[in-house]
Amino acid sequence: MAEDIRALENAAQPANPRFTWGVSTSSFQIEGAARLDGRGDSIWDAFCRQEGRIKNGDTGDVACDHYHRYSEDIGLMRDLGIDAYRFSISWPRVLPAGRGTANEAGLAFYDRLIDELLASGIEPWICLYHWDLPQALDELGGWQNRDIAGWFADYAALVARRYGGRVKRLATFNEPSVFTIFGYGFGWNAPGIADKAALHKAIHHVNLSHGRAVEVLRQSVRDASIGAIHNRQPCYPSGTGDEDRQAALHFADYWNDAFPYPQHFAFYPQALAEEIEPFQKPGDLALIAQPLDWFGLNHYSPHYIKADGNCLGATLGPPPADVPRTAIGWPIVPHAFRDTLLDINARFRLPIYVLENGTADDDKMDGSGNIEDAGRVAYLQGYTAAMREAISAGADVRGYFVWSLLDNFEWTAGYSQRFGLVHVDFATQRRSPKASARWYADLIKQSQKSSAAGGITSAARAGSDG
Ligand code: IFM
Repeated sequence: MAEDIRALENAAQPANPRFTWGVSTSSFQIEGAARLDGRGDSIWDAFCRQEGRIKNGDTGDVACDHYHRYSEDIGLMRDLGIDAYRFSISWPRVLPAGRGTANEAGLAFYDRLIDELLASGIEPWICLYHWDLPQALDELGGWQNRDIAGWFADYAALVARRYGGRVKRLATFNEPSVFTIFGYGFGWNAPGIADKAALHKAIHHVNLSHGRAVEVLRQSVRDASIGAIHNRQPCYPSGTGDEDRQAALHFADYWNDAFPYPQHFAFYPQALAEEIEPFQKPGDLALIAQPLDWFGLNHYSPHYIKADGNCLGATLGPPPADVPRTAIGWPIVPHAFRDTLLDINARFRLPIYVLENGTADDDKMDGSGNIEDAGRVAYLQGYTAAMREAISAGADVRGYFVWSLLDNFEWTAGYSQRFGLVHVDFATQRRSPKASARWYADLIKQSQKSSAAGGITSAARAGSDG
């Protein structure tokens, strides 16, 4: 622990005067209250109803019941001592049909949440889209329908009008490569489509929607600090043959570059350009490439890619046997995180916020109610040390958010994978902070102490990069 702290202190540098510590969550994964107060269905509600899609037939109907227990959850955040909390707005809670009439009761929930966060000294960060597309829009083609750029811009305008006076940190999309590739290319996630053209349409329309939303947010929120949240991770070949090597290169073009490249540089990587072209109109790329204030990174591990017969000719494969793995089999390779941060720094030249990092662990509660999640603590130690190395080597990293505050609905894995710093007993909704929560709280406290002496500070409530 002491070494971790010293390492982070030593990473401080004048170019990086403020540091934000936080946690991230998403609406569908924690809120529950799925049919309450006028909320509409999302594609994940519909997907959960399809037999065999979600482990154990789990649903997001109740999840962590955060809709009712948000005050208790903010109390847990205060105990951690975090500076910022990143959550997503449920589009179908505030616009049940995705467009048209807004739902006052849904909007009022986020008012309560934001007000209590601010009163607790925790900066709210809003993400507009974390995968829960209104089902009504999916029935109109969802991300495959070009009109969605207008629907998304209108939704962004609603959020800006309602919360923009209080919330300045705004992200458009969380992990667009995951929800498009898994949802439209491979059919693993909602809405369960496996089709090459659907994937390319979805990619382009998400990018267009991003551009339209950034325009709206910039115009309507004074002092807005805007970004998008991407997962970037090295894609290594799973095997030693040429097929896997080619597959890894091709997969990386989609996974890492299909969104950041048009959004920052106004072009698609060569591997996609021709496929996307039929869905593009003149002026699209200029509209997509709006100036941004920061680069949001979600990173857990590198990918090991093998050749496959799917629409990308590539899929996730096993890592080599000597690569250490988490309890759920994800590779633990902190130096890939350091290299990714340095690569983003060099390519995109923006302040970087790590908006998700963490792990599921094999959490067991002992007879006294303690959860000694040593695997998670070791993972977080390794990854924050790698971040420190990247900062020391010049990466302009301004913040780090753990995924996640609470154990929650982990998409197709249902409740079988626990990512929280805080354990949730889903039968009783009882919250129990794990050893990792204490570790994170100590890390933040030490970092705050060292800030007076010029270490990484966590004093920022509104960053200077917006
Ligand atoms: O739970 C997810 C989150 O919704 C998006 N990023 C990865 C997390 C862990 O799988």
